[in-house]
Amino acid sequence: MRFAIVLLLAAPVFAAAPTTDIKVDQVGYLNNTPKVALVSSKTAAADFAVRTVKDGAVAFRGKLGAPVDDPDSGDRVQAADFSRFTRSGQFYLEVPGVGRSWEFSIGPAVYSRAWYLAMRSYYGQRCGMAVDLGPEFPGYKHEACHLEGAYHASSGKTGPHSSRGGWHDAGDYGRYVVNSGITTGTLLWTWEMFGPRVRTVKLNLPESGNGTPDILNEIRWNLDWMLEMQDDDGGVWHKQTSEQFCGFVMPEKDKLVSYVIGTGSDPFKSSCATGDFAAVMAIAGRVYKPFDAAFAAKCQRAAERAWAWLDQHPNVTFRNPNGVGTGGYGDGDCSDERLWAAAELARTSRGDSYQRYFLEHYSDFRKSIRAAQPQSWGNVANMALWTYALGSGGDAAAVAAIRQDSVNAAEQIVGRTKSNGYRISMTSRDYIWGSNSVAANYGMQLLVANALQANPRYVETAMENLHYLLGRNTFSLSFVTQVGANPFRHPHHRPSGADNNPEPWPGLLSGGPNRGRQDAAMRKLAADLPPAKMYIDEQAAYAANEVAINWNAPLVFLLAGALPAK
Ligand code: G3I
Ligand code: 9MR
Ligand code: ZN
Repeated sequence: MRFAIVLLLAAPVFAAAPTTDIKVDQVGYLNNTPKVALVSSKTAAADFAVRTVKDGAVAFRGKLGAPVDDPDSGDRVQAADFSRFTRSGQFYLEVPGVGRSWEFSIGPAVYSRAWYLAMRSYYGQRCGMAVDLGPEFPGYKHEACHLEGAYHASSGKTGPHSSRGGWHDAGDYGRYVVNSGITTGTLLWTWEMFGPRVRTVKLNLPESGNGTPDILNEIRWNLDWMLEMQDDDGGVWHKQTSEQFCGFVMPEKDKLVSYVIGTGSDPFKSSCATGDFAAVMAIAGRVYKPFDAAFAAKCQRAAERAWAWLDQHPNVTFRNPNGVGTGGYGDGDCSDERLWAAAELARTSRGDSYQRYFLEHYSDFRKSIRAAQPQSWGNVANMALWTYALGSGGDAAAVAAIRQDSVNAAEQIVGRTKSNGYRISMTSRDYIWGSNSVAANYGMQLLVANALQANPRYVETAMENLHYLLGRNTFSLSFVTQVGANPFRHPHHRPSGADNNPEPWPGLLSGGPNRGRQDAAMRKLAADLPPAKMYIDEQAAYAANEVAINWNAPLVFLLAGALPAK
């Protein structure tokens, strides 16, 4: 009896729990941009209201759009469009008969915290030094790790090798040059494209306050490791990892030797790694000049030596040698990596040979800028073409062609996104391993197109993909740890699994739905689920719920595009 009275008294005080049927960007929306939430419910619904968190007052009323079938999720969705509502504050959506949404904000700087966490997550991934996210995140720390490095037999050398620096790739503790390549390139591009917005953001790093912007301090930690992966002849080894994955332990508890691993036969280094390396070092050669000219020059020289090696060894591909079972990042064609190297070198130094190489080869890659399959670790041709155009490369006809290709692709993506039930740029085929990075990379593609030919629709469409990642999806789940009111919680991430903290490490993007179902946890899901539903928030599900540096990077880029312009 007494229990019932307490319940009755309590009922009006605590608002009903949010429903996954109403999908919002749990971070929020900018004031003067399209603002759409989605409703997918068995109950037919007609109206919605935007209410203020503070007192539940109705701030805006609207009608739901006509139901749209979304084959990728199997959901029938109705749009709640409150774009006309522009007031800053904290709100939630209420749909009579369906329920209420998670809370979200409207304001000019709603994405600042998410950007900070997503970018700072790289500090958490640092290898070779003690890391501590406290006092902001007390208990999120690890000791210096993987200090014992050695040349693996497959590298062509023997003996110890320095093992300092770099970022742990993902949920594992390996360090892979190919994946570092697109990651570091994308982060450096974030600086180049959105520098004024992020220059003064303090990431609370050990280096903070040294006069260099923190985003560049963080990126340098990985560049220093990459530099160590270059051999005397200019070639770059593919990866530095243990022979097999370790268990779910903190990094300092992983005592497996961190080997420099090569191809197993002469020339031992791989062309894809060397091409990516050359591209990234060329970017560093221009970006760090104002902050540390000596370091910039060192990067530039390293890029040139890598480039020269590629000339001798254009397509040495990598496969795990016998006895090695860590990530492969194997790619059968390194010509896109080489083109990227040429383009970045040309942008930095304007050397004739890079320019010539690019102009002789770029047309073979023009089809890469298209509305399907954006850039990824295995395909960096877009980066090559864009950097040439963004850097106002010497050949006007090439720049014009690249701009036109980018605009054509962006127009198609914008059109497709409009008719997609979840208003995202994804196609059914895009739900692969790391599909959330496909969404983020479409966003990046649209922001680059906007930089080449300004068009607010490109930016708006980029943001639609961001909304998906931050909760406006079939699960009503924010795919970024500790961001939004209903984030995923069980990443395949060794530190998150091995520490004693209740929540995972912050700012990490989940791989996302993957129709490939390449792990046992995923295979428990029904085989006929629609692709966007092929996801499970379980630690064991590495093919759907791992995190990775190359997935976070386009998220960082996209979020930077949503920060207040300066
Ligand atoms: O691109 C094809 C697509 O055309 C095809 O339709 C589809 C069908 O399954 O497959 C797609 O290829 C997939 C590819 O990822 C897409 O990038 C492969 O099946 C899939 O096996 C491959 O997965 C890679 C995975 O390693 C396994 O090798 C992921 O890209 C890659 O991100 C991931 O990287 C791992 C590292 O090896 C180790 N560290 C963790 C990291 C993240 O999981
Ligand atoms: O933890 C590993 C993850 O980082 C990789 O992406 C994944 C695919 O290569 O493999 C994971 O390791 C698993 C291994 O492949 C099979 N045994 C279980 C491991 C996860 O605990
Ligand atoms: Zn480490």
